[in-house]
Amino acid sequence: MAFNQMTAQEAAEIIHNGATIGLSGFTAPGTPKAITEALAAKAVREHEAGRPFKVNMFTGASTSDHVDGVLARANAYNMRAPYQNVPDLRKRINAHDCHYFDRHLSEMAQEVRYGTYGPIDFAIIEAADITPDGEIVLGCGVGNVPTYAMLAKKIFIELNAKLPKSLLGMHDIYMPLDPPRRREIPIYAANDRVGSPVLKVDPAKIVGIVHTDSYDCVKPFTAPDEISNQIGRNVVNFLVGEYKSGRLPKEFLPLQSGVGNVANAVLYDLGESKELPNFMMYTEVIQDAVLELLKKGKCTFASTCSMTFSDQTEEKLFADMGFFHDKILMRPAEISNNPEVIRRIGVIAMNTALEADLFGSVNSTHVLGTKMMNGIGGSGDFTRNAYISIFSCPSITKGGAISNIVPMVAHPDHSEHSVDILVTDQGIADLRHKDPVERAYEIINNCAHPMYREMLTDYLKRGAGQTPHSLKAAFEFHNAFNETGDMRNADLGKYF
Ligand code: 0RQ
Repeated sequence: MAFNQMTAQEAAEIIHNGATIGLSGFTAPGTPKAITEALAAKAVREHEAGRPFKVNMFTGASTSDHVDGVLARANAYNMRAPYQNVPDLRKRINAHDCHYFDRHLSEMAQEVRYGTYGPIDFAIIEAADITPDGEIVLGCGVGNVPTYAMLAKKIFIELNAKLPKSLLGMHDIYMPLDPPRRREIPIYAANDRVGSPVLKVDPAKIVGIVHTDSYDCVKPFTAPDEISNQIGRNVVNFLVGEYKSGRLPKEFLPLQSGVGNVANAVLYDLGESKELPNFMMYTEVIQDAVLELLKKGKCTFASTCSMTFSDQTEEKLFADMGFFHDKILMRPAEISNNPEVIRRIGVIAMNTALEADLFGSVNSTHVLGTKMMNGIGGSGDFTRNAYISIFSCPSITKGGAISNIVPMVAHPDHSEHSVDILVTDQGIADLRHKDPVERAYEIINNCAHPMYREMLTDYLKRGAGQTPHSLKAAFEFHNAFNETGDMRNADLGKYF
């Protein structure tokens, strides 16, 4: 079948006010780049003409400025799910200009299939290649595109000339049956392949192909600061200790790592460690550090949903596809983040907290309990099901005006029942098999910044119950920051 070639503007003209759109990709890679820009321009024109124009946008995870940036600035979102990280969109969400549904990434696709989100009007899919019968070689991220493509009434393809056709074979497209017919997902090791190398879509639904020519626009990493490096060293020391004590199997376990500079620093340190064996990754994103680890042989295989590489690293990958081709497999989010698989193969999960409390509960999403930062992303999928679940964050933020260890988290994303290890620049708190008071002292002594240790101990001693809280004083740290700009002004005495 010969497909209609069109411009991004022509494609955007077909998309109507109120449409629900599903995008390919996960983080910036694999995410469309042109039609969403044209759609934002259309929204601006419509608004100037006094007509309403907003769409519902479903993705795999965060996107890029080509999607969430332009569409947020154009105020073109009615609803957005399941994860984002673009400052302009964050502003819209916190100003109630956009309904944002923050959801575990592994659950989005199946819930769309269950019908709770309503019908999908359009899917926009970035491709490296497409055959006349609708077999698509995807780009550098998958996300929820198998489900969006299956359900969409119409499909647009963005054929990106920057993507080599040799990406064929680096994807593993598998969609589980829905309950009550679902069977086990037959992944028994991180490098097991279970699906198809191409995404098959109904060619009759493809309304047009738009040509693009752009890298994925992931910003290069800044060199990690001393705090990130210290956190990285602490995580590696913990893993070395576990390994040497025999609590981890001799062949080690697959790793998951979140996004950001700390995660990148941890992986560089793991690569340097002579005491840890080579390892595989079963994760949702791989960042620049992983390409180096694969090249060195320290990481032998990476199962992921996306290759979230900076443009420079993406170039290195494309120039050396022969080497990397059989060492990376990109899967849909419901497989890369699948609780059944994570539990079966014993993933070690490493994620980042905004704040953690004395008993080990973690807030990953809401600044001071109310303002959405990014979203829970895949951190819940991995944390709840991991062999060991590690969270890290600096002990203090904003020069000490914020303690990242607080009496009670102001928004709970991961409860004390799921978090095993907490790491800050100060040290490591091992929360396993400890009662709440033991956990609290472990955290105060090993993770809290010295300038906050006395206040946290004071809170603990004044609290009541097996988990010694005072519901009156629990948020005094947050109140002090909101009222005076510094948690060190917290006055616990006034509640007792
Ligand atoms: O504010 O930007 O004004 O300086 O929050 O803080 O330390 O730069 O955090 O970039 O490592 O992200 C949890 C958000 C951490 C991220 C989170 C302020 C701080 C700064 C950002 P400024 P940092 P990072 C894989 C898994 C959930 C999703 C997830 C995240 C800003 O890791 O989104 O894990 N995780 N996904 O100053 C108030 C505190 C604060 C605070 C920091 N306690 N109170 N403000 N800040 N701590 C990926 C996917 O799922 C795709």
